[in-house]
Amino acid sequence: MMIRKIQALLTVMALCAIATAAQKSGHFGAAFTDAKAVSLKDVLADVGKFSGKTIKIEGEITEVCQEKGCWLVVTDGKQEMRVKFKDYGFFVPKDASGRKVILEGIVEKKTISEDHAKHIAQESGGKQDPEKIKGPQEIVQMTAAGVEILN
Ligand SMILES: [Cu+2]
Repeated sequence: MMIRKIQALLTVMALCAIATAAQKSGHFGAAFTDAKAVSLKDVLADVGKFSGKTIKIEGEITEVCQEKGCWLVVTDGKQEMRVKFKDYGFFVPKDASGRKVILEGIVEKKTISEDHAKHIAQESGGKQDPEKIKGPQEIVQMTAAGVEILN
């Protein structure tokens, strides 16, 4: 009787482990459409050309919001772009840094206030120093509707 209970418990624990592992990679948010893939380099070279259009970008995650996983930073190895998620509708795992990612969404250039920029830096878990931010910051940001984190 006791052994059965332990077996059942082990099965539950194993299933939980699988569920946790699966959450680290996988799809978050809306399913991808057939939006065309553009390199981060091309996007950053001419944001205006792509703004308002839904595009896909591939890269590696360098930072994730350490509060809730409500934003990330993606890089192609040279340049970076901030990504937030549409309507705050989903979150990504806070430990997703270093993983390959495909993002689909809309890119825009915008100016954020010093306070907002400092708040983002505070959420970076020490990767950015809020004290170094002075004045409004111009950023390029994607609002992603769907995110696929690869293994
Ligand atoms: Cu956050």
